[in-house]
Amino acid sequence: MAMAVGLGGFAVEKAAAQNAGTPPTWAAPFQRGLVGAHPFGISAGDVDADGFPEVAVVESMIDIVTNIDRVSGPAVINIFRNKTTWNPPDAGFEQIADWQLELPEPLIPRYVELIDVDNEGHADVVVTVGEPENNNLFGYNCGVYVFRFNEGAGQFFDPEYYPSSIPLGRHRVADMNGDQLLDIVCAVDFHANGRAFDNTVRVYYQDCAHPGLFLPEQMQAVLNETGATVPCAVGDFHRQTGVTGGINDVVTWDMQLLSNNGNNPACQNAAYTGHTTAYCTDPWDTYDMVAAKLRLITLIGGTRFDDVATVSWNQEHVRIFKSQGGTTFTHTCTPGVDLYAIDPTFSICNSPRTAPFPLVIPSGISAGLLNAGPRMDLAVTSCDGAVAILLGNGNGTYVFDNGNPAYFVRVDPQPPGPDFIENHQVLIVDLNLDGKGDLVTSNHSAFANSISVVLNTTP
Ligand SMILES: [Ca+2]
Ligand SMILES: [Ca+2]
Ligand SMILES: [Ca+2]
Ligand SMILES: [Ca+2]
Repeated sequence: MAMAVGLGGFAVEKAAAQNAGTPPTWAAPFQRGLVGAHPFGISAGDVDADGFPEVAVVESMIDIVTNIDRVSGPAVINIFRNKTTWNPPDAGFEQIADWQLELPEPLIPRYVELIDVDNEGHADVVVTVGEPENNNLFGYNCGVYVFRFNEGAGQFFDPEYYPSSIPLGRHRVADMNGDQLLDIVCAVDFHANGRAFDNTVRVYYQDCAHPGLFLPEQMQAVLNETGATVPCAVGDFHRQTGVTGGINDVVTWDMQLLSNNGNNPACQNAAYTGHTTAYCTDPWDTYDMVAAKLRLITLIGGTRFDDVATVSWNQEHVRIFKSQGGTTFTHTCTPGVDLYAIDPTFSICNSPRTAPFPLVIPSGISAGLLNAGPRMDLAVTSCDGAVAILLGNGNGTYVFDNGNPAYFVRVDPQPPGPDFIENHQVLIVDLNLDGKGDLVTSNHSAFANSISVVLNTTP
């Protein structure tokens, strides 16, 4: 590492690329079973305020690929308590009956955020409800459900329900209007009758007159969408001048940037400038996305802005979109640019899938620090039973080799075989607070309604 110490003791790093370090090492994976079926969204947050993150997993109760045959019964959001001792590794998580939160039939929740929305020190649960089975919206309460934690009782309150006029996809919780109160930004999820788009994102601002509660949904227009706007990401991509607050911007599945105009009044809608560029046009090309500080400001070419990493389901790659600090990203889904092919060239996956789905279906992406900091790494669900690891150089480029097993982590405790784990979402979270990100996946198939946990053992 090339490091120079500048005047005043301020460390200035002027390293160039290729400082990603060596691949992390991993403990044997273990699984934890769930109570329902088809887990999908995962999130981490500290519920009991001991500093160690808990993990929430949503059981959607339906196969996300076919969206038919919803399993009967309420959908469950499982909160695993972090017991703080991870030796042996599989002793670290505890399932608590009171922390199994339910949404009634026929709701199909897909995404969860575990975050302290009311700023009282305990993470709360924010869940969105996705597309109904058979497109049947009758009796289907679309919207956001917020289970706030009740510190005195040690469990969660019944949920507050905030309706939407359409099923919701990925959501993000961040302050969008600069009043220091977290708000909820949602992509939409609706394929019914060919309506694979709605040309809006939905925002629920926290009610500054009643902190902890949220105002009714606001619609923010986006460009005409040609596919499902299931993912979205929130970050600071855009330079404003004279802004006093409300810096967070939104990107939709097609990498369309909604720039926050800033100077937004508390408790009111933020103003956005929608841009005319949809950076991608194939909805499968940005099946999931994450915004994070992928470039260190202390490096050459660094920035204080967030960048976006996306994962393509059908093209089987990860792509990096670097914010240019204005209203543009560095490229428009240009083939081969900032692109990392994920499909492993050796046998690590479980049973091959049949058409129309290929063997490899990267479908979830997470950012975090895997071989210690400060360069942001990426984890991607790469194929059944395995996660790919991309090591960050700290400048928006990555070291990854799809022919080298060191860049893959098996999350299925079983060797490749017919009873495969279909891991759809992945989360980097430091479960044991040793400074190195661990992995949690949601395992979605009929063979494994479970999560997998893999502890990072990098020395
Ligand atoms: Ca905790
Ligand atoms: Ca709380
Ligand atoms: Ca706010
Ligand atoms: Ca760790």
